Formats: sequence, structure tokens, C-alpha cells
Amino acid sequence: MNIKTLLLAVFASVFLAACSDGADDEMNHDAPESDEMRTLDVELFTPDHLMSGETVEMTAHVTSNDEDVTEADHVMFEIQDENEETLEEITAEHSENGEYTVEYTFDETGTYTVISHVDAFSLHTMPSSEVIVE
Ligand SMILES: [Cu+2]
Repeated sequence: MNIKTLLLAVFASVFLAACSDGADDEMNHDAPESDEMRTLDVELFTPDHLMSGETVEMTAHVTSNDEDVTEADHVMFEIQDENEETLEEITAEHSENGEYTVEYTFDETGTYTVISHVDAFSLHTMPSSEVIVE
């Protein structure tokens, strides 16, 4: 294993650690190196109930210090099934006014968890929401 591979492995494990705690609805951790006080707030909009086969839009509205964040580093929607297995990870693009939107089709009935992972200003916020497909 060369040094580059080793570094990649370290980064990957740090990233996974940051994302593994799915129990919390929302979490903020402050980066110690940021000199300016920043908040990172994410409001996640998903349908509560829908029919299988329906394509829906899901939106994360990202704000920092009460302003829309139009250039987040990364916004990713993770879809989990009821066993917390990851079914899909979809990167969202900014549409407008701090809103990052993806489309997804829930093919099968069940209860799903949608988590929007948002990175901006060296902060990470990941609210989640339950979606019931009938
Ligand atoms: Cu995350």
C-alpha cells in the first residue's frame, strides 16, 4: 500500500464516520479552523405518502446564517430501505434560492428513509425524513 492509497483510506474512513450516525435527525458539527461563525441549516422536503411507481421531487433547502446557500460543496440524497440498507445515492444540483432537488421513483411499496447529506463551509448537516410508499 503506497502513501496515496493510505491517505485515501484515511479520508474515506473519516467521511464514513461523519455520515454513519443516521440516528439523529439533524446534526451540526463546527469546524474548528473556521474563523467566521457559520451555521448550516437544511430543510428537507419529501412526500410523506406516495404510490409505488410514482416519480417524486425531493428538495433540500440549504441556508447559512439565514442566507440561501447557492454553492454548497456537496448535496447528496441517500435512499434507505427499512433495514437501513442504502439503495441509492443521488447527487443534487442547485436549482435556485438555495434549493437542491432530485427526482426519484419509488418502485416498491415500503417505508423508506431519505437523508440529505449537505457539505458547505466545512460543516455537515444531514436531516432525514420518512417516506411511505403504498
Ligand atoms: Cu451525512
